Amino acid sequence: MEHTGILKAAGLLRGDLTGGSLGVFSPIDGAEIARVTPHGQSEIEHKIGLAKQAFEIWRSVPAPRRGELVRLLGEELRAQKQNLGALVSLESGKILQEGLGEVQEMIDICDLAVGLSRQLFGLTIASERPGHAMREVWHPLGVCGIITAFNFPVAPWCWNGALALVCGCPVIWKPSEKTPLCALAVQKICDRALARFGDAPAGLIQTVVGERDAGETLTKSQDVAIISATGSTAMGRAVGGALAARFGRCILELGGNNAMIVAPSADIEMALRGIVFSAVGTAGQRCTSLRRLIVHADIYNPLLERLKSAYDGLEIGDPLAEGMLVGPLIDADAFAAMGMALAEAEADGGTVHGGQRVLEAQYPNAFYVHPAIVEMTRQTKIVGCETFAPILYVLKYDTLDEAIALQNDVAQGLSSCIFSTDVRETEYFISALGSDCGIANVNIGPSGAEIGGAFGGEKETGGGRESGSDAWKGYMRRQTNTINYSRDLPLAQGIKFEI
Ligand code: UN1
Repeated sequence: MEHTGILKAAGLLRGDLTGGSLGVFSPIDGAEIARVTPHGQSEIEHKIGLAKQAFEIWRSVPAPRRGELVRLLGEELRAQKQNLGALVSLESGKILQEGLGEVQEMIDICDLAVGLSRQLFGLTIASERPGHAMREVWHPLGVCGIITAFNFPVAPWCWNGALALVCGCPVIWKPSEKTPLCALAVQKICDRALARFGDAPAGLIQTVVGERDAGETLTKSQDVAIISATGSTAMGRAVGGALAARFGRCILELGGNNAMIVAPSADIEMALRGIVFSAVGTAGQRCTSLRRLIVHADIYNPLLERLKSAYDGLEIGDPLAEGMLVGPLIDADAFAAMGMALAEAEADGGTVHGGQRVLEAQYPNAFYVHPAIVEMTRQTKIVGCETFAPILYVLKYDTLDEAIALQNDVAQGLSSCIFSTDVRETEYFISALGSDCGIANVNIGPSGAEIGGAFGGEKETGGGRESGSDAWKGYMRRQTNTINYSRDLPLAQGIKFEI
């Protein structure tokens, strides 16, 4: 489909796409596809005010009824899956299959949230006092700001938004300034769900378009109770600091530097598929992308040869075209960062295979690259950095402890995995002595997590958890109740205090 056809099918109108000061470019060919209007500070403050009023109402709507809104959102997303998936591909450059997968992730989390809306369970706790009961209940926390990155322009909004809505929190979304169109299209989908729902308060689901300052307005506002931010560690440090200063709550999902250990017993065919998907998928621009491959010395050479030939066969090009596996980098800055990282790795003694720009004649303003494999003898500083590009550093190991030490010896702690058929090794890897990451997989690559689990990681990844498991608690406040139904007033710990 023509690029203009994709914009139209996603429901974007002329007024959405023209007249603004913020240029939006498709990484597919570098062409400007829209000029959107950023929101000014006072508009954002107005939206925060609306959301605050919406909270007063929404928190008293029974949670299963709140779930009904998310059920309708899931229906609308199902109807728009193809169109929104194509827009994701056009605006972020990921291949269509991954664009569709991202929308599917939204649908999945909606389903999860609908079920949750009837299961926001608390606890009953045994009281030490006679005639007393203790409970723990969960109440809506307040307005939830959601800051997202270009590489996943729609799903992370939904991981947070769907949960926040059933938990009773209005949401305000600040998407990446590189992918505002996806957010505008999703807002329209939400507006349809809201219209079908009927009596949701105004300002329940809003979007603000803008650059860093738009995010800062949300972050600094005392009326925004929670900020969930996905993006770089530098961004998270700023957001986390601002939130800490005002005792706001944050959920941070930041950089990753994900590794795979390939043990001698590994199923090499499976490992190869796992490596290639997670290292070159989304052109290496996932927070869960495979960046470090730690291979046992006994299988290092044969695995590397197989890997190089798999890389040689990669289809690189227009991400909307059938059969493509690698789309473009997001922009010129990303390409420059990749070049600098490769140069530094080479200066550190690394051997680089691939990594060159391709299709330059056809797309002079877009940045397609051949994914790089870099053999390293040591884990140098650049290997410890998250470069958002398809660079796979390969390291050799002799003992599993050495491999795990290498895997853990970076600042980030998002995702990790081991390919091995030795149960002693795999269990050790996921034990307290193994991977220090939020995600540790066995015989699966580090990327492509399902929404049912809690998603996020430790150390510089920020410690936040989104999506499944009990991540919903991040959008609620916990209240402990002690109820005395006796005719006496005994004190805890047996304290005597007679008046
Ligand atoms: C991201 O890159 O910010 O596990 C998120 C995955 C996806 C999410 C990636 N479900 O790769």
